[in-house]
Amino acid sequence: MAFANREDLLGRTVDTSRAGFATALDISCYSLIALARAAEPLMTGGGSMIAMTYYGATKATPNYNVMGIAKAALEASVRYLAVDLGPKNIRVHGISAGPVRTLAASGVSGMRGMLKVMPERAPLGRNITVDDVGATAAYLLSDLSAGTTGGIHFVDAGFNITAMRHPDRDKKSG
Ligand code: 0WE
Repeated sequence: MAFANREDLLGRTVDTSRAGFATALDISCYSLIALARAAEPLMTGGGSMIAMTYYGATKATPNYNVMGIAKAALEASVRYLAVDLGPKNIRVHGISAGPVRTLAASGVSGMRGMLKVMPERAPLGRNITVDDVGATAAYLLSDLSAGTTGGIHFVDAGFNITAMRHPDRDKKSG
C-alpha cells in the first residue's frame, strides 16, 4: 500500500510539506508495521509477508521524491520486522519491481519514458510483467524461500545492477 499527494510527486523534494511527508510515510511505510502487528497472532505456524518497493528508495529518481524517502523507510522496516518476527518463523520480504503499467502507475507522468528506457538499458532487454512479480511473490510466500528473510528482491530485468549501458549493445555484427 502506498500513497503520496500528487503535488509531492512533481517538482522538488525540498518543497515537500510536513503534512505531505506525514501522509506519504504513514500510508506507504507505517501501514506495513500495522499489518505485521495484526498478522503476527494469526500466523501461529509461521508465515511470510511481502512489501512492494521501488528503486527510488536507494537512488534519487526524478519526481519520485517523497515516495523514495518513504520506500527507504519501508525497506528498513522490512529488515527490522524480519528481526522481530524471525523467532516465530514469520518471514518479511520486499519486492522492488521495475516499472509496470498498473492502476497506480496510470497517475504517474513520465511512465511512458521509463517503459521505453527499460528494454534499452536492462540486462534482460525487456520490461517486466505482472506475472514476473507474481512468480517472485509465490516463491517468497512459499517454503521454497524458507531460508530467506529481510531481503529486498529486485524484479526489474536486472536494471538495478547496471551503471552504464554497454556502448556496443545495439551494434550490428558482421
Ligand atoms: O510507487 C510508485 C507510485 C505510487 C504512487 C502513485 C500515485 C499516483 C497518484 C503513490 N502515490 C500516488 N499518488 C497519486 O495521487 N511507483 C513505483 C510508480 C511510480 O511512481 C512514480 C514513478 C514510478 C516508477 C512517480 C514519479 C516518478 C516515477
